[in-house]
Amino acid sequence: MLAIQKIRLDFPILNQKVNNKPLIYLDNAATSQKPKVVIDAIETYYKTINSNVHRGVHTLSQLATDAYEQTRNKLQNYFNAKHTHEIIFTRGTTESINLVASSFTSLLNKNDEVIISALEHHSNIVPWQLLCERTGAILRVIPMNEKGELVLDSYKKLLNKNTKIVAVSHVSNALGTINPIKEIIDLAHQYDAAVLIDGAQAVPHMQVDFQALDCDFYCASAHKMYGPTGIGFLYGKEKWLHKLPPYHGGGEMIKEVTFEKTTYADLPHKFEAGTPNIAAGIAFGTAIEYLEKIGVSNIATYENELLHYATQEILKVEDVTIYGTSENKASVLSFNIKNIHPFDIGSIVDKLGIAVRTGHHCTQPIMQFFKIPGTVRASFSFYNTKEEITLFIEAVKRAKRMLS
Ligand code: 7TS
Repeated sequence: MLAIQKIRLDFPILNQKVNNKPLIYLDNAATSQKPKVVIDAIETYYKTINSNVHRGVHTLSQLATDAYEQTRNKLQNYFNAKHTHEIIFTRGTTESINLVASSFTSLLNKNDEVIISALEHHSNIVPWQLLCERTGAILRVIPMNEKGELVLDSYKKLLNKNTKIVAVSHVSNALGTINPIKEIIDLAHQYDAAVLIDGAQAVPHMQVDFQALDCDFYCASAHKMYGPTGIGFLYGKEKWLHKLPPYHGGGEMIKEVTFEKTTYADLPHKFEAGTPNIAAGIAFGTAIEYLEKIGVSNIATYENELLHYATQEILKVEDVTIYGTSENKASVLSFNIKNIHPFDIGSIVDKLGIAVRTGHHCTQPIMQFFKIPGTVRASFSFYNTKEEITLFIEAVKRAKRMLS
């Protein structure tokens, strides 16, 4: 059992009023709030050891480098990567996917195939479209059913000897569906295709083991897992990171530069040009420690309770449609009320201090599938409570009365 009221004290932002009402923050899929230890880690870095990493002989630079590199070690351990140098720091999931899609240019030929899914965030669609435009490769899409689940039989038919990479999300940000990624990975490997998993919405909610999954790439952002914005990672199997050319050129990623030829640094630095977000990188490590302390399996159990309660209560509201009705879901509740625009509901509940996201959630193809302009999305974290959900449902009912 999690001591929720005690945990809430760790998050300074939760203890405030918004629009004169106690804040109820239900937009965790967009970004999670930060515990004080994470905020403090940023401040402490700037107050005590601020300096550039990987280059100075001076003491502060060494301390900053050690603290920054410790996060890489923590990520390796937390996600069970085989090697520390398989963890590449990026600005977040979007940059991680762009890195792989960009570097894959040299490996693809005309008529090779790239598979994504109907459930993807735009950041796991557009980089692959750009890759296909550059190379003449063909983009294929795994379809989904009415519940928002991927149709694996169709996926099996899409796979063939021309499939070079499969890129799918672990958890859908718009619908909450948890995809059967182990099966997706194993099927792709039968055709020697690489698999990239967009884990942005999975890592805050469940334990992920890279070696057990056997994925080739896995991407996530710190800011959705209680860490700062501006930092995330790409996990890549060593063999792939050796095979791919660098993404950005610049300082730090080189071994030797002459005007005739440049040789590249060893992993992971080959993919890390320029001065990184050092403070955020260090605080990301603090966020991982915090998550470990709370325990991700405790989080999953509690968030599941919240999701079930919210689902049961929203279904009592007349004319509600829930989008994303798979049995296997993370704590995302997407819905609409007949004849009411999601934006209008979002605006009214905001006046009552409740933060939800409305719109297409950067997943326009999902909205096209359901033939809707968008949804209201409430996404829950372990610091939310059933009382907050009750207040949210009351607020939705009030919005409905006002707008009907
Ligand atoms: N992939 C998924 C599945 C996501 O949910 C998001 C962000 C991204 C990639 C991009 O992550 P970034 O950190 O690089 O921006 N999703 C959302 C969301 O659902 N609401 O706001 C951002």
